[in-house]
Amino acid sequence: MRITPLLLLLSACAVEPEPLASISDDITGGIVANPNPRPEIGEWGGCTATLIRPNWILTAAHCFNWIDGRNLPSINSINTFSTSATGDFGAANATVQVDRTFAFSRFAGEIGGDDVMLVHLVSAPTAPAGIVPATIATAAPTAGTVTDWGAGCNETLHFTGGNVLRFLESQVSTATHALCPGDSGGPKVIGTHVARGAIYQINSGFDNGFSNPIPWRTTIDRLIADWDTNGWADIYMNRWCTGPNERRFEIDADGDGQPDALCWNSMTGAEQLGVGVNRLIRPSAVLPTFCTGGRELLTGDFDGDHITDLLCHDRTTGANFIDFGRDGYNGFGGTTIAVPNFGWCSHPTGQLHTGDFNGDGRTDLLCHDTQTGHKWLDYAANTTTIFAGTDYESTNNFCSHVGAKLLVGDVDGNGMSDLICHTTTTGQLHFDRTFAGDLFHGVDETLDPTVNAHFCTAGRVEVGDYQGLGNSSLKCVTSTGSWTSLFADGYGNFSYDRMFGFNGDVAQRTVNAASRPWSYER
Ligand SMILES: [Ca+2]
Ligand SMILES: [Ca+2]
Ligand SMILES: [Ca+2]
Ligand SMILES: [Ca+2]
Repeated sequence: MRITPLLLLLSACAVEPEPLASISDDITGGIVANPNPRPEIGEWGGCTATLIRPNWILTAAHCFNWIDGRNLPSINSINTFSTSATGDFGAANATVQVDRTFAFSRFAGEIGGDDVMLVHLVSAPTAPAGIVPATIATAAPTAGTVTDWGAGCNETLHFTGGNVLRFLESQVSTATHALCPGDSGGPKVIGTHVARGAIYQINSGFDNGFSNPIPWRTTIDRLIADWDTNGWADIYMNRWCTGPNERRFEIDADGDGQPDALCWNSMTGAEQLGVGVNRLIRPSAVLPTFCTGGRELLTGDFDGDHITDLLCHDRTTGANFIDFGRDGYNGFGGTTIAVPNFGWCSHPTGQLHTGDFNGDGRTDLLCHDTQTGHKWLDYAANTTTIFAGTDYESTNNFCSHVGAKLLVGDVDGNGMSDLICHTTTTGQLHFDRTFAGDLFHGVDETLDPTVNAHFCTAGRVEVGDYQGLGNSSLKCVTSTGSWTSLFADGYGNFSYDRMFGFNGDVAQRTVNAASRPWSYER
């Protein structure tokens, strides 16, 4: 049988790994005047990314370790998006800084599926000419030519050729086996390489792995529109709530599981709410004062309606007051109760914490003796006063050693709050997980400092879900207000070398008002 050159080419594409055709190969026949027909496709931090608005790019979430980053230029100035007229990113090009990232992955480590990330640029790149932001397809094609773009080492057999934009045209549903590191985040578009087709897949995994941005199209459009108009008000960008005696709490004020914020002044009791929509938390209502005079404020969901409530604790008398969130927080003028006072947790070495330790959806009170480790629990009850004194005691000495600070979170996401002990002098971490039959029985897991990782020996730990996993991670915040390092767990397992963090300030993704009230080291 006689094989035509075209057939030979097609069959070669279908059966074996092959380098993407390079732009320079393509222009030898003079087909395109501009050597890069899609200058909106560029390079970002070693990945490929595509402009979908003048100052927004689309890439793979794993390119930035699946995190929601905020306020990045001050921390991570090397992360720039580069465009190029020729497709060669080693040559002269326009570079623009990244300042925010939005991950749509379902878990850290995800490849394929929802390994999708939206990235905001400080400004729109002005050069090269010919940039036309791409669109996300409304549906995947079922037939016809598609084109895969990447600026990585597109030659999968030898890992060569990085930093030059290349494309591979193929037919839908034909595996191309062409992806290698650096191609990640690149678009797979409908049509030929000059058609400026819409993005229907994103390069995600080595060889032939793609993620799908189409289900996120509407969410991305909404998010972009909101941030373009209101992004200036982002509390992470404008140093909101960083004045004297001001403390920021990340709460769920409307019960939708998305983080909102409360700014509280520990002396005056002044409060302001920050409402979170489209992952943008912006300052909103100024609230009546609550919890004045240096008393402690803790958060939780004491009535089990998924809306964060505020508990004011007087360390001297043990008196507690609750401002329920369901009426929008009215201080002492709204739905508030004074818990009957037994002097609970008012002794000098007592420290009050909140968490849902029996998993019933109501936040309980934990009194921790910092000297002995002795612990007392007062379970929240479905009564008008909710708390009535000790229901459970443990004499285990967990987290009473020198330099130890107790934190509460749900590290394994089972709906029951766990104890986290941070040794501030060494960075060592101990975890006492809570499950049926094990309530404060002592250490379940230990994470020792390693040569390169002494977790948060300079700084303050905050506990929240920074990955969108539905469990608690640990973030270290330094005195400068921003921090380049972050430690996170995965599914109750802990390690220092997980690909996560170390990329700047990260935003919390979800709140569970009862079992995962955002908390901080004190
Ligand atoms: Ca919310
Ligand atoms: Ca509540
Ligand atoms: Ca409870
Ligand atoms: Ca747990």
